[in-house]
Amino acid sequence: MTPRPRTAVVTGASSGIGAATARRLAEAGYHVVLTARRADRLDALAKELTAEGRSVAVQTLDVTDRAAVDAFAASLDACDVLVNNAGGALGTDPVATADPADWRTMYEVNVLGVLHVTQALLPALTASGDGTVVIISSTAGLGTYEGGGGYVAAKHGAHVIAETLRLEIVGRPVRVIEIAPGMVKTDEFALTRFRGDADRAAAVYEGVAEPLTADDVADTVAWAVTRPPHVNVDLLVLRPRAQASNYKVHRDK
Ligand code: 8X3
Repeated sequence: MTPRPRTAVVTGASSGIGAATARRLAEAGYHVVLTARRADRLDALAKELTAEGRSVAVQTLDVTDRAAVDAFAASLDACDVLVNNAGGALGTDPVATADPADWRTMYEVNVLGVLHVTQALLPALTASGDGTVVIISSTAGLGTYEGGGGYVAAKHGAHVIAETLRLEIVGRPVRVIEIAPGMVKTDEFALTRFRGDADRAAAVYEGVAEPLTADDVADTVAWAVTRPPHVNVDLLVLRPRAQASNYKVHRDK
């Protein structure tokens, strides 16, 4: 009997780090289930990967919708790897004046989204006998910066989920891996944060020699996931060489 292909679920797989991670895991031989809200983008990526001979499936999914997440979990035959990637930032307003609605949105996706999908898939990950939960947090989950506000608070929440879950399920055959990227230049992260203001989004990376790419992060995810089952990469922090901390970034004039 040929062993079944190992299945990896990636949230937020329609662009950026999620899409790059889906690609890397598909290349590593996983059957990858691409999930995100935007079906057209998922379909385009799935078509590309299928043409390359990879094994993929597509599921439209909003991680903040618990009923949809549960239905998705029930539809899966198996799950060996879950990559919680869906997330994002809204605004850089100071705590004193930030809009609580933005904070709520960021908490919903970055914290409750991770909670929903992880809870729903934990039984399958345990049944796999060698399951892996990956949480893509951020360096914003490990330290703060002015204007980080709601995003920093939410990513600290994601970090705490990883730390707490690892304690709670020790002894089960499931690893909990947190990947915390610093400055990553993607098509959408900064643009979303600045609500479509392309100039402000571009200024984030201005003069920075080589911000991380989505694929740099995906590479670390694939590396961590493909370590032998007894090796748990608890927390991997990666930043571009030009970034020494959340607020110490070298910019060429
Ligand atoms: C993104 C890193 O520096 O914009 O997760 O908070 S930062």
